[in-house]
Amino acid sequence: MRPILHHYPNSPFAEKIRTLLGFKKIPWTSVLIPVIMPKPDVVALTGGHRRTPILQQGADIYCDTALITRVLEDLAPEPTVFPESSAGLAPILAQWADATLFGTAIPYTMQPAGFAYAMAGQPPEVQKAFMADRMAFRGALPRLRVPEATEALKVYLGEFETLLAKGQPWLLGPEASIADFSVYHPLWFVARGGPPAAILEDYPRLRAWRERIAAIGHGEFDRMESGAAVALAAASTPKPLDPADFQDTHGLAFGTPVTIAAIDYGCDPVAGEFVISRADEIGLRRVDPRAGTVVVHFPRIGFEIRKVEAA
Ligand SMILES: N[C@@H](CCC(=O)N[C@@H](CS)C(=O)NCC(=O)O)C(=O)O
Repeated sequence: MRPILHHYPNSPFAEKIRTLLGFKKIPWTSVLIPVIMPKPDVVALTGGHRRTPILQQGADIYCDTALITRVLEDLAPEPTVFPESSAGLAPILAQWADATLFGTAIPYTMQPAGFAYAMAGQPPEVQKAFMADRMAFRGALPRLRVPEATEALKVYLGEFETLLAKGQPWLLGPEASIADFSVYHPLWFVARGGPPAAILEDYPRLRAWRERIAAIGHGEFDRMESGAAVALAAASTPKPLDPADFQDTHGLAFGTPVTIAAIDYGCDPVAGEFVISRADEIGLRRVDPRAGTVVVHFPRIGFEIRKVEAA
């Protein structure tokens, strides 16, 4: 069965996964979701997690692109995005890009000229609703101011240009790696951001690299409505779980009621029974009135597990 990506066109993290699907030539199903809350069909699947994108395989729901990348790597090991030549380094650079580069590119691009460009033609109430949604979404996460974001971005762009000046086609050498996809998506957002995109003009090697990645495309996909995806989850059974594969990292036994939540932003907790605890993945099983029994998977890094105390 094709994996289902729940996403919207302008999401950088969704672009990372769409491009990975194209790179790995995995046929997929596209479900378009709202850009702001409410997202009733997303929440039926995840139990509260609202970040974009999520990947669905039947009644298994995968949150966060770090984990989604691993799922796609299992589905199509070749071409790999974890090649030997950059093993160890690529995932760490990818994590830096997903956090720091993204956290620089977004406030830079959404400076007043970029925000006006992005919102052109939208009525004031839509603009206000978007700002209020993202303010609540960010919570206490500090946001770079435009001058700091601009200067930091120039430093980073210079470093990427230096890496590519070594003559290698990809950031970390002769083979593409997850680092390329994670550095790409924040720059993709800058590039389509209107006037602020001018910052990219002085970096010719980086431009050629961006064009190479853009040329990968999104592969072959069909479409589904989000309600049909919820019904599909309800009609499916989650993949079998192996309690022997469960590592006790928190003093919590298999099946303990817990919540799992992101620790940086978009921290809405998801409640269920703690059923996956591996080196790089955690997850819980929950029963949803519409989606039925689903298993919601998260990467280990960036999420916290809390025991639900009996009332
Ligand atoms: N670490 C997360 C970050 C995801 C993220 O920040 N996504 C943005 C969109 S690019 C988001 O959720 N924005 C709010 C929303 O879509 O509701 C991942 O890798 O998936």
